[in-house]
Amino acid sequence: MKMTFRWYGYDDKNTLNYIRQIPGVTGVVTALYSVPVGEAWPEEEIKKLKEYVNSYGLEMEVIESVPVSEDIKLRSGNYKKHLENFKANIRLLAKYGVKCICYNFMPIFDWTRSQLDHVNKDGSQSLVYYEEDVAKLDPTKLTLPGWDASYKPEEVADLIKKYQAIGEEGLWNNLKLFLEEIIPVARECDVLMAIHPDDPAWPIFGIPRLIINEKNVDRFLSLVDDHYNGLTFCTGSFGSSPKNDIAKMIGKYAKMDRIHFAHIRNVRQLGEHSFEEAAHYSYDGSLDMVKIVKALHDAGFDKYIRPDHGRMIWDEKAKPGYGLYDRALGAVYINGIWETLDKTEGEK
Ligand SMILES: [Mn+2]
Repeated sequence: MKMTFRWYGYDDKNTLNYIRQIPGVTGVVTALYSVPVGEAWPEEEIKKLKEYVNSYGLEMEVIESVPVSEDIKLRSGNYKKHLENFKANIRLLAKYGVKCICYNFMPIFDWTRSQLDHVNKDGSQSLVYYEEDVAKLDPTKLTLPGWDASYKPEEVADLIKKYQAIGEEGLWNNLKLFLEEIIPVARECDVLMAIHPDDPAWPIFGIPRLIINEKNVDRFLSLVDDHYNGLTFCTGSFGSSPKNDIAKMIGKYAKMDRIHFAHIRNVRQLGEHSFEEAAHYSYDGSLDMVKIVKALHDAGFDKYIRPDHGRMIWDEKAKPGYGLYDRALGAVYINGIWETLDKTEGEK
């Protein structure tokens, strides 16, 4: 496997110089975050970004994300133009050495939390999702870091209505049509497409959400049954629900060679629909990280892993979930598990 680390570009205070000093990290996961959703990415910018990353001895083989516009997800408005742009982006990224593209098909709201600075017992801060607090939120006025903030409240209300009108089956159909367009391009360019699951793993605000459990992932993979149609297996997103058996799922899809990118983090489940993000360490949350990493290792996983959201520790001030320190601890912890598995297997 290749250990990577998310980097938000030139303005990220977690510089490439810091990232390359984390033991075992060989590449960054990044994107052109300034390009509006649906637009074509400028070639010059991709080239410049790649050269900058490479100048620090790091690889740029994974892009997270090329966003999918609401028009594509709803198959309305400018969706034809946006699809052409999406395909052009795959081609251009392939030209500059990108091997894997992460994207998601979450309607309107990307990852959702009720609080970004919950103080844990040890004084660290975490992102949390408490069902009773989310129920009080007005989705049309909600904004979280990393979301597309270009919509006005009335536009969000209108989008919610549109998703409710097409329903879950309508959304499945639009996802299938999207895959039928882009997977052949990905195959031709040898770029692995990796859908990120919906976070949290259940429908919110009365809008359908698809990539939430094993049954739905099976359905997703069969929509276009092609190696290039794969997953970003995010343990924290699937793991937000205690109904998902994470080690079983990750082992199953890794054996099928349909996991192209893994986000590895822990989460503390609080009943069915609430959770707190935890340190990566197994005993801090509900997931057995050794079992999860071992399932990947047993399957001979040779693609990309990154630590996912970290807590805010040691008085760090950073984008919620994306500080340097706790994610670096996560990377080193996962690498430690991996090295142990490598070496103990050799002894057998
Ligand atoms: Mn994730």
